[in-house]
Amino acid sequence: MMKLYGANASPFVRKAMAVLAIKQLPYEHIPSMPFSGDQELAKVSPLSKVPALVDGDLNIADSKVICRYLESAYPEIPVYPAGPQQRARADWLEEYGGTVLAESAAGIFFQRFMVPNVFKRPVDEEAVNKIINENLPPILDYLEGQIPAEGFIFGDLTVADIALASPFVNAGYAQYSIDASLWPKLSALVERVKAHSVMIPLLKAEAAMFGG
Ligand SMILES: N[C@@H](CCC(=O)N[C@@H](CS)C(=O)NCC(=O)O)C(=O)O
Repeated sequence: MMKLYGANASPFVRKAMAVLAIKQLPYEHIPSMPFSGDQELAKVSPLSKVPALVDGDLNIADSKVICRYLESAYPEIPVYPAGPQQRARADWLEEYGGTVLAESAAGIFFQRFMVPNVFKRPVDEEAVNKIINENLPPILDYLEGQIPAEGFIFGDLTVADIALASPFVNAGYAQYSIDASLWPKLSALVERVKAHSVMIPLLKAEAAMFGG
């Protein structure tokens, strides 16, 4: 059986778990905490980042690589849109969600949850305010123009929707939510992703960690 390594509250692990769930693929979850010196994680993830996947003889890390492998190895239920242009657009939104967006939206979670609880340092609220007031608004402006008023970006739920919503799940654990009066489409998309039948059990399992 496949093994997925990672802490399920990571935006990247959540994305990989959602893809496994959409594709109805059985797997064993091996809880692995980044930043903890976990030697088992280091064996399967050279950068000690989560997620990592082992499928038979294959061992890969990085959520994008994992999701794309799952799509090509188990194509029956797709998680990317068909057609080269739609697929390229989905890849771009996934990339954007996992880089600039994750650094800022999940960065709020990093500051307010990881810094005091894992690194045992005081929260830098100045850094949080900079993310919320300076870094995030242009990112949200851009995404607002990429998202339909209804439904998911490509019709059915795809990796692109999950990659854009997932950092905001973390931000939500850190008392941040998108201002729906300024970014109504993005705010509604995040709520639709969270309410999808595949996401509900994943979010329920991780919310326990945050008193949910
Ligand atoms: N590009 C990677 C990013 C993974 C990542 O940064 N994961 C974080 C947790 S959310 C991590 O493991 N950080 C540990 C570290 O940077 O040492 C992916 O898509 O999987």
